[in-house]
Amino acid sequence: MAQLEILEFPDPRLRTVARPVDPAQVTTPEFQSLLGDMFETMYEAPGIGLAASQVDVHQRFMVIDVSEDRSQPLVFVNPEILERDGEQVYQEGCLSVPGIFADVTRANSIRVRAIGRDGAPFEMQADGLLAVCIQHEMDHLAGKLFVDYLSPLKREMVRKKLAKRQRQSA
Ligand code: GNR
Ligand code: NI
Repeated sequence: MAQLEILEFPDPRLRTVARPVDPAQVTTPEFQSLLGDMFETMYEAPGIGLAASQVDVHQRFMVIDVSEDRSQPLVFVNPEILERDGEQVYQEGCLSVPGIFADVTRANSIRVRAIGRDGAPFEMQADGLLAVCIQHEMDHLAGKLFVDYLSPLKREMVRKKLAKRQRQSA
């Protein structure tokens, strides 16, 4: 396994709209190995989710584990939200926007359909943090970041803060 490089805002590659995965690809050694690398990268970061877009792979899939003990890995290939209900506000962060946290309003509970790690389709109901994370990762696959929900002024402040930090660490 290998750790992958995570793209950071405002890298334009994060704006790429991901393309659907051919379902027959999921069980191939190449795809399974990429999933392993994504989990390793997510756990190491550490994060609760990672979309393929963040590691410059522009295909519709993501890995998630919101469990405390990092024991519940979930894979969503070609995810679709079938139903959404209610609203929740959560203070979000993103591995592609390090050190920035902001409140985002999203659906409180969702019903999702996707293809799993074994290549089989499944449906699940999610609420709370898992629902937040699924919606956050699906935004990445659409080229969208949580800072897009902020006012233009706040987003500009985030961009400057990250640019300054990147200069200082260079
Ligand atoms: O690790 C992560 N934590 C998090 C916290 C609140 C809302 C969303 C997230 S997802 C983030 C990992 C990440 O950037 N995934 O794209
Ligand atoms: Ni993110």
